[in-house]
Amino acid sequence: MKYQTLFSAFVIALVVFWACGTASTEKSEETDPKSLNVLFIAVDDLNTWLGCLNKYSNTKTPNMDKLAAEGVLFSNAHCQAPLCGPSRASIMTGLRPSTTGIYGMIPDNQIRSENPATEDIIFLPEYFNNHGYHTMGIGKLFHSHAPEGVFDESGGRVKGFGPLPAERFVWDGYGTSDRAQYGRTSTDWGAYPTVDSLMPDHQSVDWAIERLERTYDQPFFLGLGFLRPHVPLYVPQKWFDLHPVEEIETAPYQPDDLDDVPPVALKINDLPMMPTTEWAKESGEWKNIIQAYLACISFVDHQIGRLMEAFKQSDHYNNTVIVLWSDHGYRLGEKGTFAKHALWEPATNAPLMFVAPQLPKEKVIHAPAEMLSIYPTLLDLCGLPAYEKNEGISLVPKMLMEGSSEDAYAITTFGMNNHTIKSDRFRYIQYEDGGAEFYDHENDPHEWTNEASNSSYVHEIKKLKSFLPKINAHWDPNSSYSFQPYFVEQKERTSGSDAELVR
Ligand SMILES: [Ca+2]
Repeated sequence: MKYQTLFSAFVIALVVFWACGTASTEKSEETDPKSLNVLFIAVDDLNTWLGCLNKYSNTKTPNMDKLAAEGVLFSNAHCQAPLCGPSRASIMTGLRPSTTGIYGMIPDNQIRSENPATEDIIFLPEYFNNHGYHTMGIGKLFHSHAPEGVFDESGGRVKGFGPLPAERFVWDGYGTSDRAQYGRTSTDWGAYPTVDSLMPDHQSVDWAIERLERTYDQPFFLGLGFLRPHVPLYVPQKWFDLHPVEEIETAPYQPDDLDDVPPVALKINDLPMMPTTEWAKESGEWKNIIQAYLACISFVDHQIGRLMEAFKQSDHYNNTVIVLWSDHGYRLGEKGTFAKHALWEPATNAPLMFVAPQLPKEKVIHAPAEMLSIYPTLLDLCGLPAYEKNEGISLVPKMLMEGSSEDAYAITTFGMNNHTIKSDRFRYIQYEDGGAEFYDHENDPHEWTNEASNSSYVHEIKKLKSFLPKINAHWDPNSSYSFQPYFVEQKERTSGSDAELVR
């Protein structure tokens, strides 16, 4: 509480400063003249392999590293669902998947239909709009782009994840198994197209730069959702050249690692459309996939660099809050596959950073944080009233305080009644059939040894269990995950195409 008071005092000081100093343009009545703009950057399927997070050696992300150094970086941030659709629905509604029942994919326009938890929810950009902001968005922000009418100005989104070469790499799916039928999955990779300007992400940055060069009578909210490094992993050759394959290190992997996890975990993990680590090892493709993923990260990093360069030249840089986030992590061979879709660390942990005039620079917070906090944190940083429906907490007190708090935790949910809780040191996972996993990161950072039945952890397990969500809503009727329907409640309801479900 003390820090909130301190922060309020700081905001008031800031208000006075702006009111006296820089507010010169005429504002609409409902707009607070000192309001900070928001630059909202989403990067699809970006795991924590950033230079600034120091979690992988072969990565090259100078622009994101620079951005992180200008503000506060969360090294232990976790998504609320390890899948694009439900993760983004959670960020944009400010509600947990367990509250909304949005556990699977959902069309953007249906997030607010037939669901008592969301029918009157105000989406994050709308909340800013309601408080006098001019809102703009392009690319993948919600699952597809955004529900109709959410942005004052929408740049839309190029459908799919192209451009794609005519000849695509077809992994043979380990011979003859079911996997083969998905041969041309979304996990293929290569150098394509020839130049960056053919990539939708490049075009999105152009669109955003054009808007950053304008002047506004109101504060603005500008959202930009990058599509890479989401599969398929195609970017121009120069990004591959940055990561010579002979220098690539493979991800931590132990072949018998999954011998000690419950059957639900194995079912969830068994996504026939994604390559397995064993296949990648035998075919010699493992390093090639990682190289392509790193190439995609470097491509996006370069695009973020272009954006920031233009931003710094604009009139808005010093009075804008920047947030950069990803919707979940991504596994490049860890736990047997190349995918997100799991309640383990490399699938839930994702980058989260904030830059704002009132925040410290070069601060890294290692305590767990949730992507659900993005909504309330942005309101807090911009001095807007808190939204009573937000289930996440504002991270502003944590970002302003000295040292770090130790009692934070983050919850990720995949399907009804499957949750994981990450504390500073431990991860507890509980599945719908009661199966459990428990990992001690102090001596097992890769979550190889399931300690759920180790009696010496009984106290820690009990504590983490007490944080499990009290509400576990039934599946939203418009939300589905039918590609691999393990989830008990989902078995009867299969809808949607495979293509939709990959995302
Ligand atoms: Ca294991």
